[in-house]
Amino acid sequence: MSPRIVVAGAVTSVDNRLLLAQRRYPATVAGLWELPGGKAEDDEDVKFALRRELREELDVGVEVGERLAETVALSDDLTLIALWARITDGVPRPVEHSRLRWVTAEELDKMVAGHQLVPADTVWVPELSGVLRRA
Ligand code: 523
Repeated sequence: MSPRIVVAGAVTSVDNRLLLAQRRYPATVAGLWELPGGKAEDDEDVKFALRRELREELDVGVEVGERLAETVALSDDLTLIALWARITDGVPRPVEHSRLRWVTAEELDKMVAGHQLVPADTVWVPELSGVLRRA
């Protein structure tokens, strides 16, 4: 069987900030920050899956763009990808996370240095901070 896909949203604002969400569970990553998202259903288009997950988790509508370059093998049966996204309706609120934050490139780099991101998501940091810095 092919691995299941986990989709994560690199949600950016017009003022070049990135939306991070603080996980509540499991204990190994509780308190750490991630790009919000979740598992795609079998045969679900990844853009559709991300729109569904961000509606469930943040209560917003998003327009989904391109994939980020890196793919992460979380395990034999779970593969994590990220897609750029913009909010098109609503103001995000933490339905399933404990908190949300809009961070600048500088703040993102500090959080990475302080090991505040979930480990898998750190692969995207060079691409994320490059795009956030490109005003
Ligand atoms: N990650 C991850 N980074 C990241 C996300 C959205 C997910 O490393 N930005 C990992 C965490 C879990 C797996 O991907 O190992 C599934 O993510 P999760 O738990 O957010 O997905 P759900 O909510 O669809 O999964 P269930 O709670 O199991 O239904």
